[in-house]
Amino acid sequence: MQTSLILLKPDCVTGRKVGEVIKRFEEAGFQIRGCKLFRLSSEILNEHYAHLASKPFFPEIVAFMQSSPVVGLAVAGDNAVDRVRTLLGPTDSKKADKGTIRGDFGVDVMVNVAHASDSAENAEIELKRFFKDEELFDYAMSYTTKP
Ligand code: IDP
Repeated sequence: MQTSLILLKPDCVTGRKVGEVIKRFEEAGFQIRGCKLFRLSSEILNEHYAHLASKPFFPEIVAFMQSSPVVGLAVAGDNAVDRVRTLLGPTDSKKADKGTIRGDFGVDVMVNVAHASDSAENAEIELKRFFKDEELFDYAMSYTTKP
């Protein structure tokens, strides 16, 4: 079992696709271990997107990511990091296949619905970056709903 960190970006929140996107993760069998709405500070964005700091579009990304609250999700499952990235599709929504989250809901290379950790190592770093220990839950999937 592995846990991945997902951020539902402002286009997802203001486009009212939060439920649709979480539904895809649930239907793929992932367990939600953490879920919250919050605003991203400049400090945390500088850290999170440090690998893009020198890019000309960096200020645009920061403005985009701060334009509304985001939803932070921690989802667990077998091979969660890779499987979540596969469900998302590639960074550029225009190149993403239909049936992927970015292919179905994303606009372009920046406005692309969600962030997801890209390695097990980064998942650990990002979970700590966005969630306190007490905001991440371990629990049995004991009950079910009507089919
Ligand atoms: P990823 O989100 O698929 O892991 P990264 O290369 O880490 O891709 O880029 C982080 C985010 O920065 C992207 O999700 C996207 O929102 C934005 N971004 C990446 N490349 C570009 C670009 O060429 N122009 C504008 N925004 C970009």
